[in-house]
Amino acid sequence: MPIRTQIGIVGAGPAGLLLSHLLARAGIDCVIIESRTRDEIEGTIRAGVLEQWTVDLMNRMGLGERMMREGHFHRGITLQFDRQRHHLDFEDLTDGKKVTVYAQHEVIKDLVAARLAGGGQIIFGVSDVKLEAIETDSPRIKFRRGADGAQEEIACDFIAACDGFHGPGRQAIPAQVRNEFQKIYPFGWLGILTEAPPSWHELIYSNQDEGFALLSTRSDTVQRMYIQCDPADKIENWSDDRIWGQLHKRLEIADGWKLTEGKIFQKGIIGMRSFVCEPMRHGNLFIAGDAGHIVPPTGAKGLNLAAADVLVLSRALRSWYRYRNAELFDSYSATCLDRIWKGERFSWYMTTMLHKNPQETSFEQKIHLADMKYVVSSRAASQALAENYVGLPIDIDDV
Ligand code: RFL
Ligand code: PHB
Repeated sequence: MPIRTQIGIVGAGPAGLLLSHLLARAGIDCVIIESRTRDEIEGTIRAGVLEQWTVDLMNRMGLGERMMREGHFHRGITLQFDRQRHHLDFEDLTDGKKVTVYAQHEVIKDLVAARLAGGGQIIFGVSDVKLEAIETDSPRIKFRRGADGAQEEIACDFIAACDGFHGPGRQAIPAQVRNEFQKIYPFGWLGILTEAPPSWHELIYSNQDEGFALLSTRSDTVQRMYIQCDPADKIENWSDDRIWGQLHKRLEIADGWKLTEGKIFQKGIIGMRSFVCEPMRHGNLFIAGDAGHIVPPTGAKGLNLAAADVLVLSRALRSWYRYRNAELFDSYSATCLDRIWKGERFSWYMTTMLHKNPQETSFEQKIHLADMKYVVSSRAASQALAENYVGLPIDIDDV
């Protein structure tokens, strides 16, 4: 007997979990399947920064209690170059919006716990996932529990593929109707978690000496930091001493400020790409979040774009089940892509301005320096950066 539900969701990342909550609020039934275990999804270190509307949405849905208690709320960010720091005051530049630092895996923990407590169904540790009959009114998801359970089936009205960049969702859209746009950057990020108190009161984005460094935070005792590196480099080549050496150089300033070191308990290297797949719907399959688009993390946009996609999708599904109105299905892709391309532009802009690109000429590097100087000296330019960073306008009043 197949499992019968209205929406079959593939992937329990921020997109899939948030969608399940939005659907539950609209009285729509769904089942999530996830290839990893609950412990794995709750332990994966990724994003840190939430846009103001994402925070407001979580609170509106009654999911923000721990975030409001344990998150860090900053007035703005600090940009650094030439051994000088420049504070961009987002609260002032955007009429009161803040930067919220609350780790993605904490968001995941909160969303999973609330979903399960509300009677939602999440099947963890599935394998061999196949999306079938997506062009019909009765699409199906085939999967196995664990690595070698018997094949099972979810029979649903619609499939939401929230299965990240490497999942099968996007590939289920026939290649001849899929347009993919991609840029791979010739640098990556080496990220660490360290047991240390915060060294600065807000995030520092620095472009100095060998290139980019980011000072971020997780709690009063754990800090998150990144440095630009060769994306093909191996983490074994980076001793703790070498990492601290680079962080000191790229974050030091003229006035004797000192970065506080601590025990490094997690480190890894990630590549950086910009990617968009158009369209994001085929038949009764909808793709959302990283399944449809990737941004380099410099603009802190990925999770927030994933949240925006599923907000749009939940509205379309609500309109269908309430009024049998399919109009929002037809506009799903275009509505999402409008915001996504603005997020892509901003992430590309921040990434290009703040990294030393070994493939660029000295002319282009001088242009990036001029760009940073312009951003910190012009209210118009800093306001443009601020309004993108805290999140472009989006309406959540109907949630
Ligand atoms: P996810 O989080 O990749 O979740 C997809 C889920 O689908 C599962 N899956 C499958 N399940 C069932 N069957 C299959 N066949 C499956 N294949 C895959 C996966 O196991 C996974 O659980 O995608 P989603 O939900 O779209 O969320 C996207 C965000 O995770 C991502 O955009 C952000 O992490 C990006 N990002 C940041 N975003 C922000 O908004 N603010 C930030 O500050 C920020 N910082 C970052 C980041 C990403 C980073 N990394 C590691 C790429 C910093 C970093 C370093
Ligand atoms: C993080 O804290 O992990 C973080 C913060 C800002 C970014 C990316 C990642 O732009």
